[in-house]
Amino acid sequence: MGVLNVTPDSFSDGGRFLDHEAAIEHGHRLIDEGAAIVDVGGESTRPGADPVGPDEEARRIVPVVAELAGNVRVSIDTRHAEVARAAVAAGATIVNDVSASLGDVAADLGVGWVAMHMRGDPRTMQDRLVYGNVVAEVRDFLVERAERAAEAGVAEVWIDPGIGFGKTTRHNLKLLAGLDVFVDTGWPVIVGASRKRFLGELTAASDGVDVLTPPDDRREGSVAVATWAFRSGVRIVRAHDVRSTVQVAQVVG
Ligand code: HH2
Repeated sequence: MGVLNVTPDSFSDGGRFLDHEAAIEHGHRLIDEGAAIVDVGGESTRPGADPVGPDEEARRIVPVVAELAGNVRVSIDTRHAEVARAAVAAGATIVNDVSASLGDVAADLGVGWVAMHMRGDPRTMQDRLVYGNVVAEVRDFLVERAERAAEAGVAEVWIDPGIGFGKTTRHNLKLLAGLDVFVDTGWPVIVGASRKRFLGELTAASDGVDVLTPPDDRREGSVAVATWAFRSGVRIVRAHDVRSTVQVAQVVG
């Protein structure tokens, strides 16, 4: 799943594809590099990000979805029902839902649904970082949401532990180490760790420097997680660096 952020403020590629033409061109690049799905988003969900109104979010994504949907499977990365509806009308066939709250909307629209785990919302999610057993808590939450969506009639449901969404580096590593627990639920699993902050932290430590490795320079860490994820039985890896990730899937998948 290739990432296409049509936003001014995404943590890694904010502002690069806000212009529709630039976004469409990048989408075609992701397809050429082997993405099976292009995940189009019009709102950053990085920690502390300000929410975007649904009208503005839809304005950003609809022309991009409409153009790419003729060439590849498109998912819409949104927390808003109106935006999901507009994207599906433009050709998207998966709602990638970081709030895990749009299962009924996906059922109503007859499209696939990704339920991702997050604590609170992007503005507050790094404030309350206490879990007992993070793997079990996140798994139980996702299984409950997935079962409910399937009962509501969603034919394709994926679960995603939500790396970096209301989690410390330690939580992220525990969730990655426990990916088999998610796979064992029987629900297909998605993981999105690409270029995330915890990789910047870990690679800075390995370089022996105090500043975070910048997002553009987190490819090796991202590819390492993709390798681990595929070997753990994960079906979809959400990635900015599609070419390297597809190579990983070919080599170890
Ligand atoms: N992560 C981000 C956004 N959407 N969707 C799923 N299913 N899983 C994820 O881990 C995930 C996601 C955050 O990354 P990005 O889109 O690159 O940044 P931003 O939210 O700043 O636009």
